[in-house]
Amino acid sequence: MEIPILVLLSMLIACNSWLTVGARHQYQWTVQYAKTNPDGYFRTVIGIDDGTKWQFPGPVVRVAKGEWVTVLLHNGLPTEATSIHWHGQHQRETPWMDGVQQITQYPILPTKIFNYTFHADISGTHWYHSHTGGQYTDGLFGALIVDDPNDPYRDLPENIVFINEWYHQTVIDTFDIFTEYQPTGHFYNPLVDFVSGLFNGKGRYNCSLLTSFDNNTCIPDSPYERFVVEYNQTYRFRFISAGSQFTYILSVDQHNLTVVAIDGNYVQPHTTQQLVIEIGQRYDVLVHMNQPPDNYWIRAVTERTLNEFNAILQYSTASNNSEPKYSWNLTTGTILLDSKPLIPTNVNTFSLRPPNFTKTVFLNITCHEPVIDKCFVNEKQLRLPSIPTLLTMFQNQVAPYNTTNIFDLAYGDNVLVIINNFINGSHPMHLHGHDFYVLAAGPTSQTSIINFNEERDAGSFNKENPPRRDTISLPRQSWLAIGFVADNGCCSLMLYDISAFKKRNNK
Ligand SMILES: [Cu+2]
Repeated sequence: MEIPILVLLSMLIACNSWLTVGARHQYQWTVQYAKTNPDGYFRTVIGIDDGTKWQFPGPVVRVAKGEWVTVLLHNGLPTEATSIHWHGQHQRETPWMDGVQQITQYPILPTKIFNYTFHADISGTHWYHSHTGGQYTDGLFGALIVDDPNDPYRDLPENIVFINEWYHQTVIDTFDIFTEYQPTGHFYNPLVDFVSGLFNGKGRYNCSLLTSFDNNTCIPDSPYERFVVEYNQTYRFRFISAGSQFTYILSVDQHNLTVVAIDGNYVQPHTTQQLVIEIGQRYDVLVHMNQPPDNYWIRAVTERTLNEFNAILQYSTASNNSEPKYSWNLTTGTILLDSKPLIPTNVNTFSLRPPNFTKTVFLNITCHEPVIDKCFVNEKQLRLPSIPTLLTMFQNQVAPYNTTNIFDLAYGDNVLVIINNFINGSHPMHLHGHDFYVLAAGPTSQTSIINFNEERDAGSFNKENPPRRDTISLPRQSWLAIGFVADNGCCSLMLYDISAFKKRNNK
């Protein structure tokens, strides 16, 4: 049976029977604005009230693998629609619960309630976030942890660590400024300057940098997020990047990071001192507290612009008022740049050796440069349909070919996706509904574009034990080869997931 597979900035679609046992967790949330000061500066933030209090980041959803999750989501934003995507869950039985506005559902309008019910069948560190425009940049996201009964690290104490950059205006105002035509006929640079960064919704902005035109209150010396630990204990840190434009380099002063899982998939322990995390990615990292009991900086540094923001690792006997006194030379030491050196373990339930790929899909990504006001996949710009794609498919039993980039795949196809990036910048790529094998990535060049060449590059694929994940960085002016089995009955959607670009492309 040929099943239409959509590519939408690129959508790959494939339906399936299911049988489920397990508990059901029900949550009742209201999405709401609050005026608050995550980094010291007061602004309107979007968070979630779970009936006990308003929270940013949103409440943690934590369930066991195989359990059902129900979230009754009430949109309490007076003037904005919303939707929530459950990043990391494949929605095999419930594609209409994937949360992508205009693709898998209509937006949830102000005052309306949407019942998200899905099966948490993918274990590990995941997250949920608004999938309406760039709305998550204003705070609408939270952690989704699915516990695996076979998790080798389940007995370790742990911390969830969200990292994201933070702006002093709402996402609409932040990114819109840069898409307006200037009187000269040129655009401003669409990449917005770094303002500050947050760990679990806490950061510190230097209020003295504010201009005299800025009337909003800014309280100096905003408290850092602190992770209090016991000496000689090993902790698991579940790092999640909820970034909007930046890739981060993570480190903990004087401590090694041992990566044990990526996007919910176990890998053989890999020890490094710094680690690069792309927007949407998750790294489960073990940290052994073997240093003199004290306070230590946890650092996130933006990859291109080297803006740093911090949290504090505090041994329980150290002062919770003082700041770390150590420094850490980020130019030396080991760094894990991407998932390439990581090897999946047998604890995973997938086949470590990828199948032979029977179908190839090419995606060529281009933008208007240097201004980058518009971007294209296979020369098509994303146009969100007025009727959600999934609804059209179910009603007409045919893919809406008049929307953006649709590929037909048969159920069970082994699909090789070659992505050529003609842009002078890297981008996160995220596949909905599946994990993919990371087969190879091309070299990057300072001067010219290196696109995929089968004769030259096919030999470089890791066909033995490639890492598997759901979000990856597409290198600048280069290519990426990923592969997946189209075994999700219904749909998948590949996005390149930068808030700024979503905003722009949704226009
Ligand atoms: Cu996702």
